[in-house]
Amino acid sequence: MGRWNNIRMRCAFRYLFCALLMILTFVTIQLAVLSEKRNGIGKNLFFNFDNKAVTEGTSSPGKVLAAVVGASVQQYKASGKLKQLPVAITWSEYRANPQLLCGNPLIDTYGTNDPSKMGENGSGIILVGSEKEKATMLISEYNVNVYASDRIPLNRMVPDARFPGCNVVPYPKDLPSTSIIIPFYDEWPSILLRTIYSIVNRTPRQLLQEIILVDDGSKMPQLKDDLDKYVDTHFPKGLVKIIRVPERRGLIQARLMGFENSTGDVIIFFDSHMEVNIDWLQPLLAEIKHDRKTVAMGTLDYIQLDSMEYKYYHDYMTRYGFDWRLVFFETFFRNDQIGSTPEATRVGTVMVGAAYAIDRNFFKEMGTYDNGMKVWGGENLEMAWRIWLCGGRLVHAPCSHIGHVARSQPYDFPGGRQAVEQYNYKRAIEVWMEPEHKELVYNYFPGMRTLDAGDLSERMRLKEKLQCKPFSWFINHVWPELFVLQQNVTAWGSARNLHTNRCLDNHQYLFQAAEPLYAETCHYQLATQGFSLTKDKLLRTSLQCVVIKSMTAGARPKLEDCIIGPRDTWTHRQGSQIVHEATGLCLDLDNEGPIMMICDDQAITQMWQFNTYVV
Ligand SMILES: *[C@@H]1O[C@H](CO)[C@@H](O)[C@H](O)[C@H]1NC(C)=O
Ligand SMILES: CC(=O)N[C@H]1CO[C@H](CO)[C@@H](O)[C@@H]1O
Ligand SMILES: CC(=O)N[C@H]1CO[C@H](CO)[C@@H](O)[C@@H]1O
Ligand SMILES: [Mn+2]
Repeated sequence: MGRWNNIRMRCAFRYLFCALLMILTFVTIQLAVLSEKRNGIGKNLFFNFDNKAVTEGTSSPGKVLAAVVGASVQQYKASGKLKQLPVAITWSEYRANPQLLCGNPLIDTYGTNDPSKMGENGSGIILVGSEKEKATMLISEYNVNVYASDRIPLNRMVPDARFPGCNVVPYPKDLPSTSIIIPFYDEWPSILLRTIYSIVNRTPRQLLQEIILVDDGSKMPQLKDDLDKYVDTHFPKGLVKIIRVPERRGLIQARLMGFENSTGDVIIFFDSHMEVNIDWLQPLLAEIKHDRKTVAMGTLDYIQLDSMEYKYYHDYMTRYGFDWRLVFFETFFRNDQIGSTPEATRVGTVMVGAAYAIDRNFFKEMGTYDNGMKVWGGENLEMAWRIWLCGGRLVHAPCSHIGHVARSQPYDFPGGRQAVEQYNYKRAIEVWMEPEHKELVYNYFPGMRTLDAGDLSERMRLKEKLQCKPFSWFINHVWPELFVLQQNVTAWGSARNLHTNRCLDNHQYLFQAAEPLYAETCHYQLATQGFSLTKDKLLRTSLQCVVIKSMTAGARPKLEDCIIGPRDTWTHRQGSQIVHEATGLCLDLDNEGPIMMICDDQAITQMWQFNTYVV
């Protein structure tokens, strides 16, 4: 007994000591980081000065070397003065003659990068020891490894992420000019600048009209005068423009302001944390040149937020979808959507907010954005529905790759993200959806039914003017994967087990591969507990069908994609068994969840009741 107490006592002291030590260490690191930040931030765009890779050759504007302008790249490199040239030419001069140097060594020497440098060619950074600790703390503050970003070259190359066939696709010579609009709010400077460098370095210069940065009321001081100065002295005159929104108006408004100040034939909206891949622009422009009512999307690659590694998949392309909660998710293309070659254009469903190209006049004709929406959220769904329903189309150009840092947006939401999202969703669904679709959305967000979403009359007039199709056309033709739970059914709602208060549940599963079917306490929210028995005898949710993989008693039923997956059929009478037709087994329920069993008329665990039966 005494020995036991003694050990406990010793442990307690040890823990106390350890805890103290940890607190001390934490405070010390915190102080060190803070003081370092104070020294760095505000003085310059770059937090981390010990890295030459970032700033090398960028700090010597002032001496006008006019004589060198107009020299060929080879002559100039041979002269050895690469690092002394200020930006001395205008963007139109630069554009007119691809041989001209712009005066920025980062741009002019692009392609001769040393692939062994940290972060080059899209490689990631692995930090250890104190650097790792520093970076971890910064990641929790900025949602991205700003420390790593500051250590890798601004003009780094990225690996060619395209399908091999993309190399030889011929693009028309006379493609439209393009304005790239990049709203930013407190974006980390080196991440923002790398976005710009990647565009300048990897976009054919005759196609690039301008890059418009829209500062949506950033608070970071180095994004003000320092950024102006940097842009002035490092890019050909007139290429990169900065618009300042006096106070924050949100991503949607910032994009619109950029659009109003743009002059290119085509506009592309970007996030402020991206790196374009090789020849990323031509495939998008070729789609629009072919059909001006096309909205063209590139393939988003992934820049890891912790290491800044540029990652991509060689033989996988992402398609996007949404469910009745309006959750946006990544999914696969159906076989019938993949062309005869991997490089062939694929039809899209909905769009990501960043990195799509649209003809500027078409964007205007289509009513740009709903500028009654706040901050961001839902505007990408609204725009995709509108484009499809009002005469446009949405495509994926497989050969256009664009890296995107998958971080949470450096945007905050006045009044909370959920409130803003629901406000925007309500505006979108009230304009575009039919009553049975709205019902499914409102079932999941009951508070939205009575939410005041402002004046919609202008958007309704737009819909009228453009003679847009009804939403069911979109569901039937563009996104047939999403099932309208009350349509063509004999029973629907939640399926409750009569033995317990448990209902069939999809655990919010969105994807195509097989997933267990679950049962949970009934809450009757259709987005997770919405099940239908269709007239063609499918037992299904909004995105999946219930199927069984093993045809014997004891099998656990699964949820799987209804279009590309198997289509098991089921029979059911109100308040009675749900019978799998092919095997004659009944859907039963045990402690672990739904299970297939030999039918037994006496087993109450085999009795199910849907909310609604349709005669
Ligand atoms: C860049 O990386 C890719 C693989 O990710 C490799 O195939 C390519 O050769 C590298 N390029 C250079 C210049 O090192
Ligand atoms: C810098 C700039 O040109 N800003 C203009 C952008 O567009 C708005 C609205 O059209 C104008 O008010 C700004 O002056
Ligand atoms: C196969 C089938 O019955 N389809 C019908 C589903 O419901 C819509 C609208 O309620 C009908 O137009 C279809 O004919
Ligand atoms: Mn983003």
